[in-house]
Amino acid sequence: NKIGIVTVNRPKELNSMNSETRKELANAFEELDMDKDVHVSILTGSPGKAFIAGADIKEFSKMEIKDRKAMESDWRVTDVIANSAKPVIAMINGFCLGGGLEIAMACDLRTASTNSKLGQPEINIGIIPGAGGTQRLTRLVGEGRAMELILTGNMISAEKAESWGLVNLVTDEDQLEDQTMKIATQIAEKSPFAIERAKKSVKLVANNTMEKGLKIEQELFVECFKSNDG
Ligand code: CO8
Repeated sequence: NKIGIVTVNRPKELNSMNSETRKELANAFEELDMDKDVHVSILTGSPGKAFIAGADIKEFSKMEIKDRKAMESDWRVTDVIANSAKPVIAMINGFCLGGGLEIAMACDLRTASTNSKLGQPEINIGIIPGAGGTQRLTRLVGEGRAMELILTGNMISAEKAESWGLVNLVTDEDQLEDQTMKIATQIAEKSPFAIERAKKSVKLVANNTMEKGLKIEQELFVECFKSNDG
């Protein structure tokens, strides 16, 4: 049905991501990006308490991170998702913390069940968000709210996240998949050519100046206007 689903399946560790999981996720989204039959993807956590409870802290505490390049390559998955030609929806079904929220924010839309809790708890272990959290959260919710989450390490409810614009939709747990599929199906029916350009153009806001963004938007618009796709 043109929709790809990627599930993080480490329920015993609350779907936290070790380096192998991060690598597998990056590979999975690269494959989906190449797959002509897939127009939209959904990222979720295996059923239980968590969407993704961040990096695997047990592994993390033994890791040596030598420099920025090492971080960039370890967390490649966030770039792969953000730069994918196809939209990705994070279907948040429980704890969405640290690197889990950072991955969700690299996605294009976020849906969440009412039992979800979102936060950047890195400060509680003496580090800062390092997989895009300070940048993407600030762009999504504004500086004051980003500071609140990042400096206190507190978690917020799905409802609060929705009122902040951090998630697009909140629903009961038993409705989450249906509601998310509904959005995914709607997007999957559109012209992939235009969807790719729409995503690219919206992303320009975060990545460029207004002047440059308006010019690129016009170029992408003309490409869609001239194309017979959709
Ligand atoms: N990593 C590894 N194991 C975890 C993690 C995790 N992040 N979270 C939970 N678990 C494990 C627990 O150790 C526990 O295992 P066991 O049963 O063997 O003791 C099991 O999952 C269940 O957890 P709890 O018993 O703690 O469940 P609760 O319902 O009581 O609490 C919480 C749930 C609130 C989610 C709690 O588990 C918690 O606070 N977890 C840690 C969350 C966290 O701090 N995440 C952020 C990690 S840092 C990060 O993501 C930074 C990424 C960017 C850095 C880049 C690095 C290269």
